Amino acid sequence: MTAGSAAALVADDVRLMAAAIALGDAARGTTWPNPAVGALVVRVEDGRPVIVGRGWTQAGGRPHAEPGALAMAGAAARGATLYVSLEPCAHFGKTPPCTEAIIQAGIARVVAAVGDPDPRTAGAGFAKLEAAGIEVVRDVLRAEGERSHAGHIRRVRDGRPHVMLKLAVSADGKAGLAGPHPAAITSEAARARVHMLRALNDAIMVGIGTALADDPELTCRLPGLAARSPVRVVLDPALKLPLSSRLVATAGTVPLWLIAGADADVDRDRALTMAGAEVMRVGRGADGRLDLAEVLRLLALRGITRLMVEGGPTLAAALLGADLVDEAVVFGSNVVLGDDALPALAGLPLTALTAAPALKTIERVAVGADTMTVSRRI
Ligand code: AOF
Ligand code: ZN
Repeated sequence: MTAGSAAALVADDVRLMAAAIALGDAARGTTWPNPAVGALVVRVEDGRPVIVGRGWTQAGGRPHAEPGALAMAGAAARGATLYVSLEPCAHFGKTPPCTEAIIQAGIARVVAAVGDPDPRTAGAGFAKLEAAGIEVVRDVLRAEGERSHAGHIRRVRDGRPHVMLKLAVSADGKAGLAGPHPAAITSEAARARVHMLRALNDAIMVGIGTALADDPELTCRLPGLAARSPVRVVLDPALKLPLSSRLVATAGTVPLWLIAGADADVDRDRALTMAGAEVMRVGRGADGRLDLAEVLRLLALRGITRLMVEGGPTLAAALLGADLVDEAVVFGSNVVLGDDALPALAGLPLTALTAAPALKTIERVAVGADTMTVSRRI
């Protein structure tokens, strides 16, 4: 092989892996408790790569991505390359392992972005493929793969979901007005972006203060994406969420989980449960608030890999203070709310987020009239 064609092969590997990751990413928010994996079966014809199979993890996490891509390719999978965003599984679950299906299909080469930290696979997937004589190329677009599977990796390694904190901040660093009147801080374009972020997370969480003040629905209301609404989670220590709230009214359609203290009233529990909510109980920390680490552990146990937190200032500050924020998405607006408004982070300056040593800004773009700044744990 000449140096030129080797370089072309590497460029193709990167390009095709980017496509496989994008395929998986489109299913984000729908596959929990499993990761959203993308897979492509590619043949080289007349010196050019041709995609003959595409697959992604299906809703609820099964079937996995690989069987779909292999089925679409059919006999064309023999001798082809499989691009997959995560190491193929090696364990017998409800279905035989993907490694088995890959070997049976006659795939000659597997290119993967990241290894699967799930102890049932963790290296065993690659080993099985290699033992069957398949060439394995690892770590192609590894950073992108780790980002794509951040929820799965965090849940398997640390027993908690990946936490994305979303904040809308006025020009004077405020998050809203006191009392039951949501202030319009950001533009329509930013609101649409927030709804897209909701669709790409497994669950969305707010504190009871925000639920009472804003009476939000916390669904994804983008045209055609209503089915992509995440599980709604409210931290409601004393079960104060009214039965007449929008959250409860929609509990029959989109799951509503209320996290209460062990001491919350049983009659409220029963009434909210009968209205369609699911009540879970956790202990309180030394400060009398719900123990956030325990809340996150509970959500991970229930299968949540990606959690978006939408407010309010008390919850945002508590998560930051406990170093539980993995990613922050801040929509900065040029609206001025004035001195009476609530600070964006209760008891903390905004720089606790914008200059947090654990977080690094990776993106700053205009969204409508606002600026969206994304930072991630380094
Ligand atoms: C793959 N391809 O598309 C996905 C994988 O409960 P099970 O049997 O479905 O297995 C879940 C595990 O499979 C999950 O923890 C993760 O390690 C892996 N996910 N693997 O080969 C896929 N979604
Ligand atoms: Zn699998």
